Amino acid sequence: MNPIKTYQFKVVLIGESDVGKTCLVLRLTKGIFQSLHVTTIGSSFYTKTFSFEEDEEVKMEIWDTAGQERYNSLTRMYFRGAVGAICVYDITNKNTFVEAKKRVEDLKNESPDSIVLLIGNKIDLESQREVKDEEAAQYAEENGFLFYETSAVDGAYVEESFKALASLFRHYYNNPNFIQEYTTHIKFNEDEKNQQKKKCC
Ligand SMILES: Nc1nc2c(ncn2[C@@H]2O[C@H](COP(=O)(O)OP(=O)(O)O)[C@@H](O)[C@H]2O)c(=O)[nH]1
Ligand SMILES: [Mg+2]
Repeated sequence: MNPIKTYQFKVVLIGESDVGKTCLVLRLTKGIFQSLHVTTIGSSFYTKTFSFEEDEEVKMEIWDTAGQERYNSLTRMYFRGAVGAICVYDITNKNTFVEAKKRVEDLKNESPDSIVLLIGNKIDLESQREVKDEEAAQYAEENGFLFYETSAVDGAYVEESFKALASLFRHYYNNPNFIQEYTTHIKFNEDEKNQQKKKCC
């Protein structure tokens, strides 16, 4: 059997309070929906390991805020060494999407190479939806972010979204220019689609 190659990286959770960041990370790492959780002082992190093929694994260290987002005081310590961010908003609250975009743009200004996963959470509350999935998907595509909609309550797409981020990290690790190429690639795909359209009709 081949030795296992392990990649390890740190990501931070960002987004307004109450969008479900802690519930998502608890769902991912413990497989449960736990609505009430004790807010610890400082930040806490969780780890989750994903396997790829037979001989590779990605160990993700996920840092969760401890309510400091209310005071907009996430420290440099929180972001130090992070390769990427998971930016969460609540699909039933438009304002959290507006704020998510601001936070992610601040992050990109500060560290342009960050990998970003945008998550619209609470899709179990479809009837109260305020943010259209197409709108968020388009925003993510234009900026080269991964995008998923999830529910921490029933677990929908939670594992998939974090695994997609882990997979992206593997590529990034093996090719530091990856993010730039990845973003260009999305745009390139758009051109390609247009070319295809021209060719076919
Ligand atoms: N319906 C629904 N409620 C959720 C979901 N995720 C979290 N919540 C609720 O949203 C509130 C805030 O969740 P929490 O994880 O503490 O948010 P945080 O402040 O971003 O960490 C809690 O009352 C949770 O029960 C979800 O996917 N669906
Ligand atoms: Mg929290």
